[in-house]
This record gives sequence, C-alpha cells and structure tokens, in this order.
Amino acid sequence: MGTRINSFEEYLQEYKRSVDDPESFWGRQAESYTWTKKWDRVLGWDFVKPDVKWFSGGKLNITENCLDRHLSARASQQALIWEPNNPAEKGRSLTYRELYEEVCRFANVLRNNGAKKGDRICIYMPMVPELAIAVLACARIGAIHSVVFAGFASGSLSSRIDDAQCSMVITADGGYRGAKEIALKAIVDDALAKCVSVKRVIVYKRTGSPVQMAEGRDTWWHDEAAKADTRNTAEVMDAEDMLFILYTSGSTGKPKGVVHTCGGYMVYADYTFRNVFQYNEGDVFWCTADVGWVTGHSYLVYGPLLAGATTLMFEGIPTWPDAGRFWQVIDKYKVNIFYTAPTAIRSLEAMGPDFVKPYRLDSLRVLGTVGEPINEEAWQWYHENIGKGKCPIVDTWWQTETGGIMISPLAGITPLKPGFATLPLPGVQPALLDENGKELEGNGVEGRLCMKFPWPGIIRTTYGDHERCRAAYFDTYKGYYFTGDGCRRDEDGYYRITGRVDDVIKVSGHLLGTAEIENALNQHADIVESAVVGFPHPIKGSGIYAFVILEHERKDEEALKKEALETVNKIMGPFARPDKIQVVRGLPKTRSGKIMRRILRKIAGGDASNLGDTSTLLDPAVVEDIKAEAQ
Ligand code: 7RM
Repeated sequence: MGTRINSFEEYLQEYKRSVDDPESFWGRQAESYTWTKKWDRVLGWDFVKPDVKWFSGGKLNITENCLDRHLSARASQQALIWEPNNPAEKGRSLTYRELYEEVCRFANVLRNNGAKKGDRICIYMPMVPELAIAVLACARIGAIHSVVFAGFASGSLSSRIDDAQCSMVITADGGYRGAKEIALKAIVDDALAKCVSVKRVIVYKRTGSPVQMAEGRDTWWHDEAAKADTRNTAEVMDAEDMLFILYTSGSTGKPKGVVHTCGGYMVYADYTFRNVFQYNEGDVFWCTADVGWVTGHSYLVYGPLLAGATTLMFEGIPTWPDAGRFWQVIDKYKVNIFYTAPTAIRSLEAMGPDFVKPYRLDSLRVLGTVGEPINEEAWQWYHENIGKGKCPIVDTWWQTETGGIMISPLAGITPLKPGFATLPLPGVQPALLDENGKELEGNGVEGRLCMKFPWPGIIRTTYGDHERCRAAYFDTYKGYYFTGDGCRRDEDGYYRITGRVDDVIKVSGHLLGTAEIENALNQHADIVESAVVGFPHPIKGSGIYAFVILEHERKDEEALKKEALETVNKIMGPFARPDKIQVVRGLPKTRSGKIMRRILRKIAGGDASNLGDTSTLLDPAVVEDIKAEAQ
C-alpha cells in the first residue's frame, strides 16, 4: 500500500515536491499498484483543448487494485459492512474474498447478458451491497458505469440513460428510506418508455414488492447469479479508458455527464483517502453519502477499497427511527472515521442533545465534512458533541469534476480553522482570479477559484460533448480550470470557499441547476415562465425559491402551488421541490430580455432594501410588485 504523510513539515515538503516536479511526484504514487503494463508517460496536458492524459500507455484494471491485490494480506478482513435502513433487520458484511467473489460473479452475469467493454450501464439502486458490487463488476469488464441516485424521478433518470445511450440498467424492485418504500422498478419502467438504447434490465430483489418484468428485457439478479461462477478475468484497460460517467447539474438545464478515466482516478481517489483521513490499518471508515453522488464513488467504494480499508454502507436516513441513528451506528460498528455533510450535522443539531447523549462515540478519531461550506456554529457542535473535542474535522472541498478531495486539512496534521477547507493537497495548484481574469497573488485576497495545473482526478470530458466540457470549465479563464466557486485566501494562505458564483445551488448538499428546476416547473400546463434562485436556509444551506408566471389567473393559488411541487417531484425527484413558490405577473428583465437574477436572489433572501443598480430594468414596477408579495 502507498505511504502517507505524517507531519505538517512533511506535508509542506511533499507539497513543494509535487509542484516542482509533478510527474515524478505522481509517478511515485502510482508505483504501488498492480499494472498489467507500466505507463510510458506520467502526464500530457493542454488546458485549451482541453486534453489531459495521466499514465498513458499504462494498462490496468481498477478492480484488481481494489480486490485481487488485497487477497494475499487481507482476504478475511471485512471489506464492506452494511447496515440496513431498519435497525431491526440484520446487517451484512463481506470480507475482501467474499466481495472479490461476488464482483467476479456479477461481472460474469454482465457478460452473460451481452455487456462488454465500452458499453454504458446505468445503475439505479438503493444503498445495498449489490450497488457496490454492480459498480465494481462494470469496472471489471470495462463497461462504463453511470450511477443515477435512486432519489431521482423518472424524467431525470431517462434523460441520463438516453444521453449516455446505456444498453443496460441495473436496478432493484424497490428501496427503503426511513419509513418510506420507493418503487424503483416502476420508475425505471416509466423512464424506459422513452429510452430505446436499453436492451436488458437486471433487477435485484430488495423489498419483495410486486413488480412487472418485461419479457425478453428484464431478468432477476438472483436467477442470473445462480448461473454464474466466481472465476473472472478482469478486462485489461488503458489508463485513459473511461471508468465512469456521473451526471452533475450545470447552469443550463441539461445535466453534464462528467467522465473519469481508470488510471488517474484510481491514483487520486486512493491518495486523497489515505492522506486526508489519515487512514490507519484496521480502521472502520464511514462515508454517509449515497453512491449516486461522487462522494459515494470516491469515498465509499473506490478510495477505501483501494486502500484496503473497511468501508461502511448505510441504507437509511439520519432521522429514522429517530435522530440518534447515525450515532447508534457509529457505536455499533466502532467507526473510527466518519464523513458526512454539513446539512446532516445542522439537522441533527436542531433535534437537540438528547439524541446524542445515549451514545459513547469513543471509537471516533477523525471527522469529515463535504458538500458545502460549514458554518462555524455547526462546526463547533460537531467538534464538541460528536468528536468530544478531540477529533480533528477535515472540511474537504472538491467537486464531481475533480474526482477526489482538492483542498482540505490532513487529519491531525494541518492546523485547523473552522469554516476553512485550509490548504491544497499535494499536486493541487489553486489560483484566485479577479473578474477580469487576472490572477490575484499573495494572501488576503478573494476571487474565483481556479486550478492552474492538472491533478490525476481531473474531469476528462463531458460524455458525448467535449465542447461543452471546454466551454463550462476551460473557457472562462484561458489556461485555467474554473471551479464555479468563489473563494478567499486569508492572511495565512488558508482557503475559505464562499459558495457558487453561477446558477447552480447546493440544497442539502445536492448540487442543483436552477434552470433544471425551471424546466420542470414549466412543464406544468398553467406555468408559462419561471425563475428559480437559492436563498439562505438554516438547515439545507440553500433553499429553493421559485417565481412563476401563470398562463391565466388561478383563484386556487394554493392548489396550483401543490401541483407545481408535484410536477417537480415527478420529473426531478423530491429533493428538487421548491421551498417557496411565488406567483408573479412578470419577472425583472433587462431590455434585452435577460432575467436579473441578482434582484430575485436579494428578494428571496429577504434583503430587498438595496437592490443595487436597477437602471437596465425594462419595467421597474414588476420588481415593486414582487417585493410586495415576497414570502
Ligand atoms: C463533493 C461534492 C461541488 C460543489 C463545489 C462547492 C461545494 C463541496 C465543499 C463545498 C464549501 C466544502 N461534489 N462544496 N465541498 N463548498 N466547502 N468543503 O460536493 O459536484 O456535488 O458539488 O459543492 O460549491 O463546487 S459536487
């Protein structure tokens, strides 16, 4: 296994080395893996096209590094522990040998069902071990997985399946989330009515609720698994072959299929996992993210398994049967490292101390957060009540597009400042740019966060549309990767992420494009136009505020709002439902017809006293009307 940084001095040294000579730095990190053939060249890059290649000429299979490589030393160590939604149900666990065998078996199932290298396979599953098995089995045969979070509704699912032209969907009959049961297979059936590329659907039985099986298309996981054995030869992949696609929201309505490749992603997920969390042999690591998001890909599945760790997967939600569920699971499995989102921390803090008190939490050594800025109050609560004042908190900043953590403390090594993601990891070269694209030198500056040099986990393309990748990330500031975030570098050189500077918002840690929500709202027969903005929300980070224009007046405005919520729910899923809907007669537009979102954001945030320069407004009276009825 790879080594790890052990002191702050060592971090500073490693950082300097990684900048002075990135190729030998990352070449050294890559040495510790099983390569079928070693790479010819560590790095080739061009941020204009963009074109980035890591370890080109290298051949490998990431699952041999997650599984086969560990069999000699840790075959009987637990690889994956699974805790079900309902605490009354028995959990499961798989050792490295068992996980290896199940992945091989399911890889054979995929091949038996016609899947091959390069095919795109959509995975739409609840949080059960078979989700991780499906992901790894795809990687084993060289099929490109596209995991879609099982909270997405059929509209979002079908557009993702269609965009990637998936030939197969792996799903389950249903899933549990707290007291709710979700009929996943029915959602897939609905989505597939519009997707002609899908030839096969493999269905894992989780709930046992009745489902419809389409003759010639659908087949049961257990029937297929019974026919497959556990010997499987991994497909040999080029380092730059695609490993997965993961859709993420952008400023336009259409989600982007972020593409990661085999070699660089592997090295980066593992390196960041070991160093940020300061993983020790034998630790139990729990990342609460769903595998449907990038955090679940990199720090529930790939990172921990590459490092030979024990990873915990939890099917349920933090507040069911009660708000002590996370803390109970930590005690039950003696979790050492716990990684969650600020929104979860805030919602559990709000439930009061009685839900924490019954638990010891003394196995914890490191705490982590991800997904949005963590406010100081939540940080302190987490530190005192969960970490008992003795666990460092790693506030990890990164993105779907970065593949792994970019700016973060190393646990117990980097001196902390609440609210700061602190310092870039070795290999990460941030730059803050002003609005004219000028790089801000020195400390005590604030600007747009960019990267001026590639790291192995960087996005390679957006699936099927390279131009979109270029335009979204490499065009705003020539020669830089642009993150979409604002950021401050303080007097000590510490980084504090201030939030998105574009039209995407973070709602309960989920990245949502406001245009995507607008498109969904506009599907309602009575809504002609809408504008969606975020507003500060004490628990969710960002709430969703929708301004809608109706075709004709509706006397029953409350009923209209309910229908609008249901429309979003049906197309996107429950997490995208607006918190507030305001019916308006017009939107604040410039003479050229552009909506002035800045004004709507101010009104939604309850701060309409000073709207700034409104001289370009076509009809200022519209703004007065909106202000008068703002919620
Ligand atoms: C991992 C993930 C990416 C966006 C990113 C930021 C925000 C993530 C932090 C954060 C402040 C953090 N991927 N973000 N981590 N903001 N502090 N520690 O969340 O693609 O879904 O979102 O999330 O705005 O650009 S993501």
